[in-house]
Amino acid sequence: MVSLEIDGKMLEVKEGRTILEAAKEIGIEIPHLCYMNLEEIGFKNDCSSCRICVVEVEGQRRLIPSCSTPVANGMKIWTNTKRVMQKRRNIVELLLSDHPKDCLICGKNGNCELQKIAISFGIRKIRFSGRESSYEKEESVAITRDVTKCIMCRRCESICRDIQSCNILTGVRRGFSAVVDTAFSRSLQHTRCTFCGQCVSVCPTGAIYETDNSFQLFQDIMNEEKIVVMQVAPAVRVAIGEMFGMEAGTDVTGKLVSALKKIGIDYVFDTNFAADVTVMEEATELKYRMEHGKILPIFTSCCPAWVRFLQQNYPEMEKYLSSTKSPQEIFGAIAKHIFQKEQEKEVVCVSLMPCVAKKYEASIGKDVNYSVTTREIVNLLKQFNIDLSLMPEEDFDQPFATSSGGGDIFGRSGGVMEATARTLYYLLEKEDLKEVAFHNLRGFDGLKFSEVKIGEKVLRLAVVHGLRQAREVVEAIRNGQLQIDALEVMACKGGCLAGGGQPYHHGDFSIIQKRTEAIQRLDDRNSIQCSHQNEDVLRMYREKIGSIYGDEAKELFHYEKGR
Ligand code: HC0
Ligand code: SF4
Repeated sequence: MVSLEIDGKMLEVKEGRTILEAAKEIGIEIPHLCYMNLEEIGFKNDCSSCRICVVEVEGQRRLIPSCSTPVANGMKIWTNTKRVMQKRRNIVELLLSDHPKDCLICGKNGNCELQKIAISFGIRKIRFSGRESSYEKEESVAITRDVTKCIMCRRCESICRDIQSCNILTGVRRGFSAVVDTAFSRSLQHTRCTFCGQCVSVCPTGAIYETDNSFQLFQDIMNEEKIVVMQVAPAVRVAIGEMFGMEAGTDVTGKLVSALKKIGIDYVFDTNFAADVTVMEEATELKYRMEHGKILPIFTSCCPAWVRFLQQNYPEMEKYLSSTKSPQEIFGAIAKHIFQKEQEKEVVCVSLMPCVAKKYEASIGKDVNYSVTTREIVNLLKQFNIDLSLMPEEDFDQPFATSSGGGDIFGRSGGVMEATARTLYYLLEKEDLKEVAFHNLRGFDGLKFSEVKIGEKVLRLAVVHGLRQAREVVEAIRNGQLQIDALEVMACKGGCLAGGGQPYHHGDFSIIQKRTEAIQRLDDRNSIQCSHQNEDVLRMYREKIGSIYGDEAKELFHYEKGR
C-alpha cells in the first residue's frame, strides 16, 4: 500500500493506482476527458493528451496529469489550486475555440463529455479565437464521423487497436491539424472497419456516433399506408431504463412494449423469439455437420461485426461460419414472408438493437428495412414526451412473443453457445440436459471453454468476445493449435449488452455487469429453459415452415452457400 495526501486528506491506496484513481477512492472527482479505464476488460486510455486532469504535486514545478501518474509514498497533492483551475479552464476554452458550436443538432447533444465539462466550468465566453478546422462529415450505413469534433483524446484509437485489433483509426498530422482519422482519410466502409461501434461507445464528443435512422422511423410511423413492425433485441430491455433514470439492469420489457405502442408502432415483437429459431436452425446445422463429416468447428454468425471481421481478415476461414442467419435477419424473414402475407398494407420491419453493426447487417440483408439503436429510440420516446418509468406493462404481440431462457441469454457473451448446446443435446440424445447452465461459458473472461458429453462424444465449446482475442482464437484454429467443435464470437466485450448502440457507460464497468446479471435473471426465471421447448416456435414450424433445417427453413433462415 502507498500512503499519500490529497487535498489535505490522508489515504492509503494500492500500489500502481494513479492519482486520479486514488482521488476517486476518497470521493474527489478530478475532471478529465481523454482518460478511460475499463480494467475488467483490459481497456485503458491514459495517454494524458487532454491534460484537463492536471494537479499540483508538492516539490514538482510543473502541473502533473493525474490520470497517468502513479501514486508514491508521501506525495502531497492538490487538485484545485488557483494554478490548476486556471490551467484547466484555459484548456477547455482552447478546445472549444476549435470546436463546432452546433450542439443543438449534434449526434452527442446531451451525452457529450466536452459539453458537460463546459457546463461544469460555467463557460459562457471563449476568450480565444482563430482558425477553425474543417472536414467533411462521413456518413456510412452504421457510423457517422465528424472529424471537426475530434479532440484527440485517442480513446477510439486505443479501443480499436487494443481491444479489437483492427487499427482502423489513428492519430494523423501534427499541431493544429492533428486529428484521429482512417488511413488516407478513407471512408469506414472502404477500410476493414467491422462497424462494431466500440469507438462510438467511448468517444466523448460528437466525432463518432451512430448513423441516424430514427427520423426515418418517425416518418414511417406517421405514414398511414404502412404497418410498422418493430422487433426488440435481447440486450435492449435491461439497459434502456438507464436513460430514464432507472438503475442499470432494470428489466423494463413490459414498459418498453407499451411505450413503443404509444408512439405508434403497430406491432412489437420479440427478437428473443427469433433467437430461439436461430438456435433450432444452428443446432440442427451443427448436428448435420457432425453426422455428415462436414467442416468443424462451426462459428456462430449472429454478430455482424465478427462476420465482417472474419470475411475481411481471414476469408479462407469463412467456410466455418454457420449459414444460419442472425435473429435480427430471421425475424426480418418472418415479418416479410409470413406476417406480411396476412396484412393488406406494406409491412416495414424495423429492429431495435443495442448495436450499430446491426445497421450494416440490415443494409446488406433483404428483409429488415433498417435498425435503430437503444439510444435512438430513447430520443424518439422523449420527443413523444414519454417517460418509460411511468409506462404500464404490456406483453409483446402474438404470435412472436414468447422466448425460452435460451433465447433470453443471447444478449450476453456465451449466451448463443449455451442456448445452442442445450438444444443440440436434446436433438442428439432425445432428452433434455439435467443441468442447463454452462457456468464455464459465463463471465467476462475473454476466452471460455466448456465440454458437453453427448453419447460417446465429448463436444468442445468455446466462447470469445472482443476481436483481438477472436483473432488469436481464429489463428490458433488455423494453425491446428486449438481443436474445438463450436465457437461463439461476439465483437464487443461482454456481448451485445455492451454494444455500440447502448446507453453510454462513461467508463463505468459496473453498468455492464448489472445488465449481464439482469439478463441472467430472465433466463433463471423463465419456465421454458430451452429453445426446442418453445411451443410458439414449434407451432410456427408446423403451420408455416415445415421441418427445421428443411427446404423452406433454409430458404428463409439461412444464407445461400454459407454466406
Ligand atoms: Fe444481439 Fe442478437 S444477441 S446479436 O447481441 O444472435 O445486436 O441484444 O439482437 O440478431 O437475438 C445484438 C442483442 C441481437 C441478433 C439476438 C444474436
Ligand atoms: Fe474500429 Fe470498431 Fe470503430 Fe470500426 S467500429 S473503427 S472496427 S472500433
